[in-house]
Amino acid sequence: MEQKASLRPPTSLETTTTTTWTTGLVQLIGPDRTRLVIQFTQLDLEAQPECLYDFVEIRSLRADSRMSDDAVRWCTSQHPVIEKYNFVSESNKAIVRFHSDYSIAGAGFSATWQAVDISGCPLQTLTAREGTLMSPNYPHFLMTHLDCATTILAPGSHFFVIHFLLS
Ligand SMILES: [Ca+2]
Repeated sequence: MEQKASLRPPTSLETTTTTTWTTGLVQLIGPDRTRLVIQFTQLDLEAQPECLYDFVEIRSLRADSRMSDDAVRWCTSQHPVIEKYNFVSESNKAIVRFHSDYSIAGAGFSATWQAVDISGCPLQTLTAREGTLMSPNYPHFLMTHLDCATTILAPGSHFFVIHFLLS
């Protein structure tokens, strides 16, 4: 299951007046048993080595809605190939924080997010007579910090043949 959407800041970084962005925080919530994958498609924020002036920051929210310590912060100077970076949340919730200071602005950023189904983790049992088994988020990239086990139960007097399709 994947749910895609896009995330954009105000068109002008110096006038953050829309209701959504006044506080500079956006909370993303996916369905239960999903993780959020957030990818930047454009990032043009004031460059500064520690991203102190203008930045976008993403962190996970834990199941109890407390903030996780997995925050990452970007501005243009740190990640010139930002479109290749993927943020994977620890849960189905994440907070995106955007900040700009009083001077020097770029075009802003654009990002997409997907809620990736991890309902097969940590354990699932399959009883169908045939099927296909894939890792979560296949074939995009293997997600980190997952521990998944699958038990396949064959009907009595049957056994399974498993084929790995290598490409
Ligand atoms: Ca600035």
